[in-house]
Amino acid sequence: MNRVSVSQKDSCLFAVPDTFFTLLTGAGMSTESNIPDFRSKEGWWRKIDPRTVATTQALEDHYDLFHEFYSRRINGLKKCSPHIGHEILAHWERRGFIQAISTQNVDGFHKTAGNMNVYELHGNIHDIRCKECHSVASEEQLLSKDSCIQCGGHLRPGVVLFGESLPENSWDASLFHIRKSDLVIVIGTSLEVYPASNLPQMTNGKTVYINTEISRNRIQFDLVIKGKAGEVLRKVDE
Ligand code: BV8
Repeated sequence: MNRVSVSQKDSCLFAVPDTFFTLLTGAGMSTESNIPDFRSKEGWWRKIDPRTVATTQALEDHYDLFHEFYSRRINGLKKCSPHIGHEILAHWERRGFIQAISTQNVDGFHKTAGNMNVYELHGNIHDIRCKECHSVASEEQLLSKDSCIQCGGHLRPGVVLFGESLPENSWDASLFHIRKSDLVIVIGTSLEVYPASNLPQMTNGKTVYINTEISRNRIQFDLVIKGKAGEVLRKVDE
């Protein structure tokens, strides 16, 4: 029988062998790598209206703004790398604790850090394709605002824009793992964005929420830990 030890009273999270974890991560997982999140004080959506850059309409109607926003994000990522928290999660997967990571992040850092079972619910910013014929293109082509060689269409990163469906395989796999996990650890997400926000409620296991801001959340967690992802994970890993 799998054993999970989660104690709200003592604010403890024990990593017990034979426990299956699934993680759900959000932009707060990567802020310690100097990548801004979306909705906190320094977040993107405090400076830019997401409707002008991160919707299907923006891609169709304001390609210049769309292109500028994603070029900034791609260039910004070049200076960043996974932090200790990402590395700890990779180590936990190698030790057989972590079954899967479902992430809303598009930076690919869980994979860079060494996690293999990663499901990217909102895609990956480095996967560049033509928005018309879906031919694969390079990041350099996007950054230099080239058009698609095959059909002349605009290039776009493989992120899920508002109004687009999530990749079916990532969604199905996330549901599968979350349903059969003993423990779901949710890190660095405001849980504002549907349908990823519904995932923590879909487990029969225990739930833990690690975040720097703890609002009165709609979702009840078995344990809430206020803190930075990297710092909390380092303590748990000690
Ligand atoms: C869909 C582009 C079906 C990618 C993003 C009205 C009501 C309800 C729902 C809707 C509605 N109107 C529309 C919808 C649906 C919509 C939605 O949910 N909107 C909300 C916002 C109202 N969802 C969709 O459209 C989704 N698709 O539903 O498909 C469909 C299809 C057609 C028609 C109808 C339905 C698609 C969602 C994809 C959204 N894409 N951006 C990109 O550029 O990256 S949104 C953006 O939010 C990012 O993608 C990001 O992944 C996502 C989630 O954000 P978080 O990761 O949670 O980040 P956030 O900043 O919010 O929070 C970070 C937290 O971490 C903070 O609390 C902070 O305090 C904390 N933190 C910071 N540092 C740390 C930390 N914690 C710990 N440690 C730290 N160091």
